[in-house]
Order: sequence, then C-alpha cells, then structure tokens
Amino acid sequence: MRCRKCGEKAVINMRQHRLALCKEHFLEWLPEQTERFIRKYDMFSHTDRLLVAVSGGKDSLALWDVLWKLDYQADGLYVHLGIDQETGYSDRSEDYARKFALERNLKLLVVNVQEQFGESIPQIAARSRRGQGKVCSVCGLAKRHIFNQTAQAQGYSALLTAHNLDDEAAFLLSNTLDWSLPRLARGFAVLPAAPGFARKVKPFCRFYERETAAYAILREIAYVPDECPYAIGSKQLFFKEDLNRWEDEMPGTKLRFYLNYLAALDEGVFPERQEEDEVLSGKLCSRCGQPTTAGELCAFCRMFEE
Ligand code: Q46
Ligand code: ZN
Ligand code: ZN
Repeated sequence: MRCRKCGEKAVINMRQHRLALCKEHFLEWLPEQTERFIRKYDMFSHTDRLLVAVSGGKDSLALWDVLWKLDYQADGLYVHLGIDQETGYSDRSEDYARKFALERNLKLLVVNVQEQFGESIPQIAARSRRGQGKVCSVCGLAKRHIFNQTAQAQGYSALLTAHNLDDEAAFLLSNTLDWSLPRLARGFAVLPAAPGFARKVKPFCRFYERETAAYAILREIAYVPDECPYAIGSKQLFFKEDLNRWEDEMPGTKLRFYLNYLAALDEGVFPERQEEDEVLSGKLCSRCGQPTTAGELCAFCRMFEE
C-alpha cells in the first residue's frame, strides 16, 4: 500500500476515505482535519481559553498534542480518581499527563478526588446506594461535576473531551437500542454553554479510534498503556466490537451512522438539545453552586451524604 500523496510506503489505510498515507503525511493530515472540524462546527477560536480533560490515555494526550501544534491556548485537567490502588492505575496515569505537559511547557491542573473530597471513587461506590458494581456511574458523575466546575470557576471558554467516532457510535448504538431520546439528543459535537454548564466540545468526534491511536504512536506520545480496570467487560466495549465487525464488512459504516445522526440532530428529529435536566430546573446546589434537579444538594454533593 502506497501513500496517496507521495507514493512512499503507507503506514495507515483509511478505507472509509479510500485514503492511505505515509507517516509524514498522516501526521499532517490528522491536525489539518481537526482544524477543519473546529471550523466546520464552529467549535472555538484561537482567542478562546480551552480546558482539555486529560486521562493520561492515548486519545486525550493526542488531542492535547494536536491543539498544541495548532497553536490553541489549551490547558489540561487531570482528575485523580483513586482507581486501583494496588497497581497504581490513577498514579501512573497522572505521571503520564504530567510528563506530557512538562515536555511541552503546558499547564496541567490536577484534582485529586480523595484529597479534595475525602474518599476515592471506588470507596464512594462501595458504600453508595448505587452499589459496589457501579464504580463507573459514580466515576462518570464525579468527572462531569469536576470538569464542569473547574471550567466554569476558572473562566475557560470551553471544556474539550477526546471522544472519538468509536465512542460516539457505541453511545448512539446503545441509546438507539433503548430508544432513549433524551440521551440521543445529547450526542452533540458541540454543546453550547447553559446556565451552570460550561460549553462542551469534542474535536475528535469524526476520527476512528485507530486513527487517534496511530497518531499517538507515530508521534511517540508516552501514554498509560492499560485500560481502566473497570472498563473491561463494559457495554461500551461490547458495542464497539460489534461496530468494528460491521465496519470490516462495510467500510464507512461507523462514520455514516454518526454523520447521518448529526444531520438528524440539525433537522430537529430529536427533542431540543439539552444539557442534563438540571438546566431546566433552574435550581442551584446549596453546597457547590452547580445546577440541581431537586432538593438542596446536587447529585454529586448528595453522594457524600449517603
Ligand atoms: S475511568 Fe471511570 Fe471510565 Fe474507569 S471507572 Fe469507569 S468511568 S472505566 S471512562
Ligand atoms: Zn506520503
Ligand atoms: Zn453540589
């Protein structure tokens, strides 16, 4: 397989685009495409202060690297969840994020959940009504809360996550099987700011996971190699594997699924794009000041009361 631009040996073949590229041209192509998506979806500009949610994994570090190369003002935020104390999963992930930032002279904010709130995510999950097996639901709630609060408190224009097309397509498939319209209405590429909520953007939403992974590897970015232990066996992974089987047979399936969905969102097929229900309630948590649906405390602050 030869690079379409220069005829050298290709390192990647993107069947959905009928495009094979060599290392040099792929490392140019991915940032160029990112810039194109940023403009196409009116995501942000060079004058905006951006906050990137960084996990120490390949996707988020690749995103931060691309933004840095494209000269955007992007700081990182790492949330230490206290996961897998024995193998030091969270500690190791933090090290990768810190090293990445240091090498590029970028600013990394760190929130340590245990130090700041007194308990790690697995500890909260173990005693919460959500049950021992629900670490991911506690984790998701805590991350959303901390990312949003930090972005707002520190005056960032937008909060960026590195969700890729595989993540988005798996989310769509899962919610389509449930016909969960409120969730389907939230599969945005850009979610505008709302009272109490920061603007949220996914600049990598049109890249396949293998493309962002190839970028991280070819750029020699050091990232935490293992997955979070709680991700193993998740529904999300199951849907990703199924989608990959379809993609093998019919290249472009994932991309079409997602792009046609974005078009349907624009046409108003789904209910009005909304943040969580909290926006609609207009009430604020008496402890942290973030929106809440009911009662005095928001869902995050309530976790510490249980
Ligand atoms: S970090 Fe957290 Fe994920 Fe780990 S505990 Fe689950 S939600 S799997 S993206
Ligand atoms: Zn080439
Ligand atoms: Zn609160």
